[in-house]
Amino acid sequence: MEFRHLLVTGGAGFIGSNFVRRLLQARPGLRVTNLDALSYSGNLENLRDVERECGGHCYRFVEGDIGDARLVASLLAATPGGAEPVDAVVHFAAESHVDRSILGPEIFVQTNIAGTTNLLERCRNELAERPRPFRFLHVSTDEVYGSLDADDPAFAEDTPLAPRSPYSASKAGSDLMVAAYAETFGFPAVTTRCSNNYGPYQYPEKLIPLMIVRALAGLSLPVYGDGLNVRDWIHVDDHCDGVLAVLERGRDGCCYNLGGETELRNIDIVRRILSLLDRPETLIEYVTDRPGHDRRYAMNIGRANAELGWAPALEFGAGLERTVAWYVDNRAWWEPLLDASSEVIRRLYAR
Ligand code: NAD
Ligand code: TDX
Repeated sequence: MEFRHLLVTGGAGFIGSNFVRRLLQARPGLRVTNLDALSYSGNLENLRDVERECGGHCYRFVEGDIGDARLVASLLAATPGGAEPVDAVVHFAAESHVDRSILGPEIFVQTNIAGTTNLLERCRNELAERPRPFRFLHVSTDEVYGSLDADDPAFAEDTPLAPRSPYSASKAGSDLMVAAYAETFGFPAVTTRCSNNYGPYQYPEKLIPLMIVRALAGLSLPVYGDGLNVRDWIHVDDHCDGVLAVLERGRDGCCYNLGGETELRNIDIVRRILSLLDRPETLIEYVTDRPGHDRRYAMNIGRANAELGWAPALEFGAGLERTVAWYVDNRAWWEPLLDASSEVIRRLYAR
């Protein structure tokens, strides 16, 4: 399928902003409307270059909430400057941090479940009034499958959902609403589930950017529990390419796992970051464990590979080096965020 006007939600966040930039390069002529509420992790600086180069013709930003029924309905119906109406939604907007969901679960239900349901319902109404070729892509996560032990096989798309944190439970709830719309209403939706992303513009509360900026600032690096929890890491560019492949060539009603096929222990990542920055391992501080800490994630990406020819391209070592260099070169981006981004650690993990 070819699209002409995408409504991207959460495009001022980490993955959404990387997606918008990459998409406008890969598909010149396409128009993007970016709907983002600018929560703590949304940042207009993430798309300054896009705004400069494309603002006014192929890109526009709208500040607003995905739960705002009137606003979403108006964006779906609108034809700004005579443009085509929206023919695809790529839905990134979410509360996305597990630790914050432990401190306060309710906003996760509101944004991730109620917000997603509002988007689905507004799209369904719009298509009933003005039928047209359309697709809704819901961006989800490997965490909905729960936690693996060391010898368990990787998650596949038919692995039962077994979320264990308020964050992953709210994402699973949104996945189920998307699946229900596809089944019940024949709504043209696809879902992607991806593993842990890293790369430029990631708010420094997640493991990799937090460790980089704290090491650069000479602060301690808090490693939860024994540091042996395992995550599968993928560079954000590879995730974005997977999302575009599913958007254009995925099967309606279907779900696709995306992942980096790179399982690493947290402590090994922290050590690699310290080594790249030439900082001492004495900065590492083992702190109390995350409540309900998932032990291991791993993704079977066979379906996306066989059906879409998609596979992650960037090797982790090269991607990490590039990412560390980006944070070294972009102090002005993260320095204003450092204090607020460490607040969660102070509240949950202080010794
Ligand atoms: P992020 O926190 O960096 O960005 C989220 C964006 O959503 C922000 O710009 C924020 O302002 C916006 N937002 C929040 N609430 C909103 C609302 N009510 N209305 C409109 N906008 C709102 O998160 P991210 O890491 O870029 O994640 C994006 C998506 O990808 C999420 O759905 C997340 O669950 C999923 N995901 C993330 C990862 C990862 O490793 N980061 C992995 C797999 C899937
Ligand atoms: O300071 C830290 N110390 C630490 O040991 C932080 C922030 C994390 N960790 C550990 C916890 C996890 O085992 O590192 C691992 C990764 O933590 P996060 O970066 O918080 O990611 P995770 O909990 O795995 O969830 C992420 O993966 C998939 C994202 O936050 C989600 O948005 C995405 O869905």
